[in-house]
Amino acid sequence: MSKYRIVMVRHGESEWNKLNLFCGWYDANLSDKGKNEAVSAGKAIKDAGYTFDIAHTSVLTRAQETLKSILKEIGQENLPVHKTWRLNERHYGGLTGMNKAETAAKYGEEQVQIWRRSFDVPPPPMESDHKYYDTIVKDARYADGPKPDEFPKFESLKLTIERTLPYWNDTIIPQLKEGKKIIIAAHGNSLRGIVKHLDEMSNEQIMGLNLPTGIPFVYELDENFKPVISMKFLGDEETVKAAMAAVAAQGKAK
Ligand code: DG2
Repeated sequence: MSKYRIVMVRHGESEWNKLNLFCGWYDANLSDKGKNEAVSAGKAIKDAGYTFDIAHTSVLTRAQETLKSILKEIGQENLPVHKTWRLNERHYGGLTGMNKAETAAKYGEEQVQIWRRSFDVPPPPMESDHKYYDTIVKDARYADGPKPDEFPKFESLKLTIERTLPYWNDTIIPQLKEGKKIIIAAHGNSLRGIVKHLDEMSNEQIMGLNLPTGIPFVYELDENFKPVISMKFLGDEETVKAAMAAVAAQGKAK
């Protein structure tokens, strides 16, 4: 029997999603399409009749802005919002800022697929002479963490899960237990990590999952936090399928 419900959403399309650039911890804004997707996400949640007690998001603008639009649509603009780097997108290391299709043309689609979707093969590190190194490392939003010795230079999905899951277990689960209704607005890969955990997907199974931008999905969990309903998208099935395929295709050489 379902005891808990949680709603999750990947942010709307960002300017860097639009340009097909590896983004990771770079703080890209939402594109116009992404802003519209965020409003539609809010409408879908409103139509489903969901309201919340607490929201969680990353420290990155694209996720926060998406959440803001959703909360506006559902008339909950004053909801308490917790922001944490633990829900950030995976750190794309040295690939940050590179075009995904051009990278596939240069290194091969197979290599790009490994970098994007393998469980434990990390991208190359972001060295200190990388164009975006200072922008990210010296950003004041990281003053409270991660600590200098845990500040990533790159992350595989495995490493992303290692910093996201403690937040799920130590912050989100206790709030669900208290009966709080929760929404999480985050990123393609930080959410893939949570989904992998909840659905106990194998390292191979998770490779096939591409989360679309701006379409909320719902989990209903039993008293042991095992899914009774998994990843139910608040959107029409064909649209969701096409959006997932479009994300997968971002790694193809043009
Ligand atoms: C994308 C995900 O992250 O990229 O970092 O480029 O969810 O913040 O737009 P998001 C990025 P892929 O792993 O799908 O290539």
